[in-house]
Amino acid sequence: MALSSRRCFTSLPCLPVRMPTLATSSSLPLTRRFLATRTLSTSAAAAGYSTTVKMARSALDEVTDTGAFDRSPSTFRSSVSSDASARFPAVPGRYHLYVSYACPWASRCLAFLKLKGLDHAIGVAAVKPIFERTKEIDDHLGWVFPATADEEPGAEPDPFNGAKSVRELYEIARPNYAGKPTVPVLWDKQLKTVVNNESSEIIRMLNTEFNGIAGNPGLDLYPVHLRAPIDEINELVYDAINNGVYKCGFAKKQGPYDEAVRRLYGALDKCEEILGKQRYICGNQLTEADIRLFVTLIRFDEVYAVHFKCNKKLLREYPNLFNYTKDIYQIPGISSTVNMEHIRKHYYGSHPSINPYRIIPAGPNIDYNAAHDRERFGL
Ligand SMILES: N[C@@H](CCC(=O)N[C@@H](CS)C(=O)NCC(=O)O)C(=O)O
Repeated sequence: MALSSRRCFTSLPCLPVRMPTLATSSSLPLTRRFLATRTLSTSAAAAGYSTTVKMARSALDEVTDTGAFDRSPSTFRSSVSSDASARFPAVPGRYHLYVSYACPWASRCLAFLKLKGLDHAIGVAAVKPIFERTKEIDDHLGWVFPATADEEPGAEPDPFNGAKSVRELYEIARPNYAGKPTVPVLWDKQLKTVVNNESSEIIRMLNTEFNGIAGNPGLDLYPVHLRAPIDEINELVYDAINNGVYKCGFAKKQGPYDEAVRRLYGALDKCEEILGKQRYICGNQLTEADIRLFVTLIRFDEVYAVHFKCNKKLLREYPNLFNYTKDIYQIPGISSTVNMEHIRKHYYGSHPSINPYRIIPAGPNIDYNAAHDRERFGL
């Protein structure tokens, strides 16, 4: 066994260790373990190595003993502010958005960057679509950067920190980070830290705090007069649709899957009905609720229907939702935030317990630039 030096992300002393076999998360007690501690094998313990190592988590670890997927909360929750004296003031060139084009949560931030005309002020770097080992010393699989700019079209090496993985970025910001290293990450280049990794908060900052430097400051996607209906629809859409498809896909027992499917299709039916009466989900004006719904719908037939077993009804069998998805996709700037190649590669390639052979299904290759009927609402 080769010796490897170990970076310390445990409270125990760091020693060079042989690569021990790590017990997988499925062999640990299945309570909700946000800071999972993976136990080194007994042979490692017998050999005198440290017996516990905190390891970064991934979404597949977030299943409770009921068999249901239970997403853990985001950990960095600071805000960029339009106030110049704030710790994180909204100035051009200071922040960077690390994303995966596969990720719906990151994609909603990309959509806001485009719509608000902030892409000149906040840079973007995208990771490779398929999870890889993030370190040699454990078996965590997560987002990694390509080594060169031409290794993976659409992805680029980390331009500022030379990080190999998103996990390394989190460890720069917080050396003992043992949570889930997720995208999006709003990164402060000056303080070398994660400002925020919760997309629902990042989009609010992009909407209001950067107006002094935005190309499109007049666009308000969370206007005061629509906040109550936006909040209400967001709650339904987040729980039953955005997160709902993950609950279907990651369920490990029939009951939680059945329940997630029931709620998913109840919510889709409701949205279909609403969109039969108006162009957008909260009326006749585009709001953040549309962007939040869109990022799941655009992935639905290509990925979720097959990979996450959301096949009770396809998006293209819902006339209003399907045309609405095309309508949003055709808003200038939005199509550039959708990289279907990365989306398909990621889901089918990154969850070995769901798709062990990583086969990418052939279809359906929908043309979201095709004509839609949403102008019938006259806007
Ligand atoms: N609540 C977070 C969720 C972000 C999230 O879960 N991102 C996924 C990608 S779609 C991720 O990075 N997962 C890493 C992993 O599962 O290891 C947000 O909305 O920003």
